[in-house]
Amino acid sequence: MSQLPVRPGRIRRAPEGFLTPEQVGDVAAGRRDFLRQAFAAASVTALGVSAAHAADGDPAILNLPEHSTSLGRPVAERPYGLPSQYEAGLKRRESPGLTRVAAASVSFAPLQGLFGIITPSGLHFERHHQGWHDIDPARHRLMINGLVKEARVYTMDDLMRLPSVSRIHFIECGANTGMEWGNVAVPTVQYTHGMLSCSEFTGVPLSVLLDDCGIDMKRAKFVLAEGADGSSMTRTIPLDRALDDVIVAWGQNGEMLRPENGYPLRLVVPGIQGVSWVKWLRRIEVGDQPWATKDEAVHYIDLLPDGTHRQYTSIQECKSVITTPSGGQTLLDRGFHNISGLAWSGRGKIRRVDVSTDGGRNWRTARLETPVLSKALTRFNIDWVWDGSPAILQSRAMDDTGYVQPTYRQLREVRGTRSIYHNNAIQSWKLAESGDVSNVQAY
Ligand SMILES: Nc1nc2c(c(=O)[nH]1)N[C@H]1C(S)=C(S)[C@@H](COP(=O)(O)O)O[C@H]1N2
Ligand SMILES: [Mo]
Repeated sequence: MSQLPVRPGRIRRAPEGFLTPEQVGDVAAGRRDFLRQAFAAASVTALGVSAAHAADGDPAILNLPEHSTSLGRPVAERPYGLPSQYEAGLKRRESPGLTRVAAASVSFAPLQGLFGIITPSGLHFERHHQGWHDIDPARHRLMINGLVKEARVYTMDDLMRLPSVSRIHFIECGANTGMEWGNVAVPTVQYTHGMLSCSEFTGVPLSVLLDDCGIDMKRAKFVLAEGADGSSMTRTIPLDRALDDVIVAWGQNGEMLRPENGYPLRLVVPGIQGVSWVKWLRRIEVGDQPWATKDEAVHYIDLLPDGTHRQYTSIQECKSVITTPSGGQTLLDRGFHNISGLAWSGRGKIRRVDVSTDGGRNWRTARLETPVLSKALTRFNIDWVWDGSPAILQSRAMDDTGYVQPTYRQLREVRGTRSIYHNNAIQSWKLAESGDVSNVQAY
C-alpha cells in the first residue's frame, strides 16, 4: 500500500444491470465494504493514522466480532460449496425483452465481478436455441459416421477411457456485443460483452476418435457436429481444424460439464464462435463438403454494407474490454485506481494491450497477467490516478499475428452498422466528474 502514489480510490461496483436502487445498495455493500475496511486497516500502518481513528471506522480490528469468539459452522454442512451470502448480486442475467421465450435465449456472465481468467462454472454464460437438458450420461451416446472406414457409437464410459487432455480456452458467442453495431444499446459490460467465458475443458481430442474410426482421407474435407437437443444444432467444421485442437469434452473446471453447458458431452472448438461448440454432442459426421445447415447458411453470417452476406466467418478475432471500471459502476473518489480487463483472440495469444484514458489520443501499455495462453482469456491491469476530470477509458488488444483490435470507425467502414455477429470494436467507457461510468461510442 505504501507504494501507491496516493491513497487507494474506492469504487462502487454495482453494475449488475437492471437493478432497483435498493438492490444496487445491497451489491455495493458486502465485498466493497470489506475492501474499504481492508484499506482502512492498511492505512493504520502505511499512513500512520492513529489507532483511535482507525477504531471508529473499523470495529473488526479492536473490538472482536462474534465470529472471532465463537464456534464456526461444521465441515460438510454444505457438501457442495456455495458463494458467500454477500455475493448474491453476482449472477448471470437475462436481457429483458431480448427474446420471446427464455428457452431460446441467453444469460450473460457478470464479467464486472470476475477476477483472473477462469469463469466459475455457475456463472458461465448460457445460450440455448431450444432450452437445456440434464441428460443421463448412462444413456448418452456419440456416433461417428459418414466417410469413415467403420462408423462407431461410443458410450460415455468408452470415451472417458481414452487418453484425455485439459486445455484452457475462451468461448464467445458470435453475437457477443451484437446489439451495439449501430449505437449504444445496453448499460453494462455484462450485457455488452457477457456472452464470453473461459474454462479449463477436459476431453478426448476429436482427432483420436476420427483416427479410431479411420477417416477416408482421400474424400473427407469437413465434419458436421450435431447436438442432442431439439434445436437441430448442426455446424460444419473443416477437417484440418477438426484434426487440430478440437476436443470432445466432458470436463469443465475440474468437474463434469454443467447441464447448461452441454452435460455430459460438448464440442470445444478453440478460437471459433460459440455456436460451433455443439452441446449435448450426439453425432459427428465426416463429409466432403459443407452441409449449409440453417445455423450456418442463414444464421451466424455477416451482413455487409452492400447488402450481401458473408458465410463461414467463424474465427473470433482479437478483442478486449475493460471490466473495471465499466458501465454502471461509480468511482467514489479520485486518486489511485487499478484498471483491469480481458483480452482474447481466436487466432492465438495476446501480445499486447494498450489502455487510453482520454478517448484514444494517448495510449499506455498494460501489464499482461500470467498465464497468457493461446485462444484463452488474458487478464490485463494498469495503474491509474484519476484526477477527477471526465475521461474516456478504452483498451486495444493486439494478438501474436500482429492484428490490432479496430475502432468502431474502422470496423464500420468494412462491415456497416447493421450486422449482428463478430463485433470486436474497441469499447469506450465514459467516466463523468460525478464518478459514474457509462457506455458510450464517441470514438
Ligand atoms: N446443441 C446445442 N449446442 C449449442 C447451442 C444450442 O442451442 N444447442 N447453442 C450454441 C451457441 S449459439 C453458443 S454461443 C454456445 C453457448 O455455450 P454455453 O451455453 O455453454 O455458453 O453453445 C452452442 N452450442
Ligand atoms: Mo451463439
